[in-house]
Amino acid sequence: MAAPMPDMTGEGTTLQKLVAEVLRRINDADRDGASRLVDQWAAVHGYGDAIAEILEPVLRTVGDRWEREAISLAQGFVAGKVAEDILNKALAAAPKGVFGEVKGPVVIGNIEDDYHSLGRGMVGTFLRAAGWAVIDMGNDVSPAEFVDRAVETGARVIGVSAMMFVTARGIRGVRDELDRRGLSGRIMLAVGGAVFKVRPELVAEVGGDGTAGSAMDAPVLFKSLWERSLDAGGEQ
Ligand code: B12
Repeated sequence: MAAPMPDMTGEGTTLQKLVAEVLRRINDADRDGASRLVDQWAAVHGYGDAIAEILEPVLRTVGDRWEREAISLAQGFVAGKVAEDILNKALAAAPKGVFGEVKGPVVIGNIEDDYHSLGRGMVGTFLRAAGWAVIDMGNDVSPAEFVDRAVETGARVIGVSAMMFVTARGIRGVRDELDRRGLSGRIMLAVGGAVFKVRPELVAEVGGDGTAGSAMDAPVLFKSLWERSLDAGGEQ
């Protein structure tokens, strides 16, 4: 049976209580109940504010708990799905992007032999909600495929995800391919995934131009890399 809806409009109700209730439902694996709470609040305040005021604190808490191994993968998965639900509704409500005009395109994917799609999926969702046109190439993408697609579409940023040490090292191939075709600087390389959080030195080792520790921080990274590409000049 669905959890009853608490009255979130009454006196004394704070955003913190709402955030806590959304977290409680995520812990109970109640995806629909958590999404409904956010929807109810967004109906009054809009999805842009719902993302900033509710979703972001919820996901930061989930991220902290995940790093402390205080939640299960299933609970993390539900949190990711709630984020996807909210961001997709935000996108439907504001097709040009919640935060402005459509930007990009950018290319994302998991490097060759890497099938950890959850994190990459969240990065794509957050980028789309921030107004980026995202070409998601999926799992197991070779360096040449990444660069070919960026060239075909005029993308100035390639975002490569890897969860394992052994696969992350394969990202070096994307840098080598960009160098070989004289595209480094014009096409920027964003890298990410849990392995980069535990071994930050890997970013430089694989030739990454930048990284972000969470999907929420990806739009800021992609914007700065896009601007660096424009500063470097040249047609793409
Ligand atoms: C779920 C999971 C799986 C699932 C993946 C399901 C899916 N569809 O994604 C399955 C079961 C398929 C799987 C398989 C394997 N896995 Co696994 N897996 C995990 C686990 C438990 C969680 C990963 C996850 O989804 N995290 C949640 C997401 C949301 O977080 P995230 O990926 O970090 O992404 C966030 C940020 O990093 C960032 N981000 C991510 N990508 C990008 C990209 C850019 C450009 C930017 C800017 C940011 C960014 O934004 C995201 C959202 O905030 C981890 C353990 C762990 N604690 O991390 C092991 C783990 C990654 N797996 C591991 C291993 C070894 C394997 C297998 C080899 C197991 C086996 N023996 O078969 C296979 C390999 C499959 C393959 N070739 O890819 C090891 C890797 C060891 C290492 N460091 O080298 C880990 C660390 C487990 C362990 N402790 O041993 N796995």
